[in-house]
Amino acid sequence: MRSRRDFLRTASLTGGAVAAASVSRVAMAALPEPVLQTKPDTMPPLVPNTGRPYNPVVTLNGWTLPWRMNAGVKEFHLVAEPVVREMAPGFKAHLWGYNGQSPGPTIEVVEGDRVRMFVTNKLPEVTSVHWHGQRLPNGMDGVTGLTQPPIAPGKTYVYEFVARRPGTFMYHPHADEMVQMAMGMMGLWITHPKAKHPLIADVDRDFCFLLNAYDVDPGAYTPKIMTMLDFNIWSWNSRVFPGIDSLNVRLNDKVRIRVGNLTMTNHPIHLHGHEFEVTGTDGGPVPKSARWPEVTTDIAVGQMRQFEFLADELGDWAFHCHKSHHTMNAMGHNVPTMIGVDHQGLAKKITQLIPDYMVMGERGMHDMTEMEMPLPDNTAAMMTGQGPFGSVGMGGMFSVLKVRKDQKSGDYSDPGWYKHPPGEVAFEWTGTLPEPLRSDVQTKGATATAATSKGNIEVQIRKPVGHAHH
Ligand SMILES: [Cu+2]
Repeated sequence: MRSRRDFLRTASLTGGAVAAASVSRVAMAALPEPVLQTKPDTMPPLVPNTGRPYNPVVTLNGWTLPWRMNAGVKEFHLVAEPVVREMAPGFKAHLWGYNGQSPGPTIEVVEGDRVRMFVTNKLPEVTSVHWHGQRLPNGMDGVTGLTQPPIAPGKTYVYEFVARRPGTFMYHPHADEMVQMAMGMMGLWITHPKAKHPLIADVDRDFCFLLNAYDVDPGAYTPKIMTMLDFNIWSWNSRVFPGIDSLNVRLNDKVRIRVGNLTMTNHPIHLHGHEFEVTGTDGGPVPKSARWPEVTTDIAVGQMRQFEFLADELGDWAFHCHKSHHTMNAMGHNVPTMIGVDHQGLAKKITQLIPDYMVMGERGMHDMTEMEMPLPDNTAAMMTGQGPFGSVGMGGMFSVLKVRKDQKSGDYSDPGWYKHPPGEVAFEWTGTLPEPLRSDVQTKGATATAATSKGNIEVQIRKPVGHAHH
């Protein structure tokens, strides 16, 4: 247990010394000890040892908050506080979150549970927690000013309600939302059914994560909080590829994935190699008559989708947001070390010496994935990630579903890359090629660049800076 002096010291660092002084020792002692997690690894499912049994979820690069039973009530302790989140190896962000991480821990309860949430505010400003999607008494809904006073820095509030319906939910502040969500304050809430439910299938693997977005300048640590739409870090549970763990399953597992969107734009989430059905939203399970097969489901702002499929195709299947600029990280070429490099003229001179010299972007952008670009100390490469065949050329909202015959039930560890059977990998054709038949239309100017080039127009690697139309 931390001493009162420690608590005061932390509080004064965050500007809450006055409020902290009014937290009584008795009140603190009565709280469940807060559990912290600082590792960004995917934690194994937390199998319940008290309360009603259920099949736990696995939070991608996250964890489930342990609870204590107190006279039949499930008590959790959330601590809203500044955290350091490793978003990918070599890239750390200074965020706000809960219990040492952003997103906060996943809360797992069972339909009918009475739940008591202690929320301690160690932020430098007021906060509250809204329990998105829950049926609850109005005064427990967590809307600052509307249903409760703000939780001042250093104060602890108590929320108590019965988890009335099973489903996939989330929690986030309803106080200074634009800043607090831009800083990473959010978490998942799963209410498991108390008995066999006609619309909720038993599954072998149950994954969950939140979509979030940040605006962090390459080399900086803290997101820009005034950003409304122009985010540059597109993350799952505040991780970006190649920092997002793969989803590792056994062949013929029934798999459920639950995704919530707390970014400021929609994300069409796409799975390769399988069809899935959306089986639930934050409104509850979807009636069977309203389900259809999909390979992409769009998740709008503030929505949750849970979808299910049979993992019956072996391999390493890409799983990603289908907005291609959401599978990239911050633009490395905007960093100061690259600004001022004038390719025009320079390229002309160089091509006189080296005819093959490539201006970046002239032949597409894939080459950038293998280019050794000078990057500032704290950032993730724009498009990266090594696969068995070279660079995957991705960042941001991208992961891999790994389906294996020998992945043991309950084993979530990474089995490594898929070993393709002979003859099952696309290969280079080295035989002769027949001359392609062309229709009589003009074939000149196949690319816009070629059509407009008078010899000195080169494609610059400038990506759009205005992202107002995501
Ligand atoms: Cu997206």
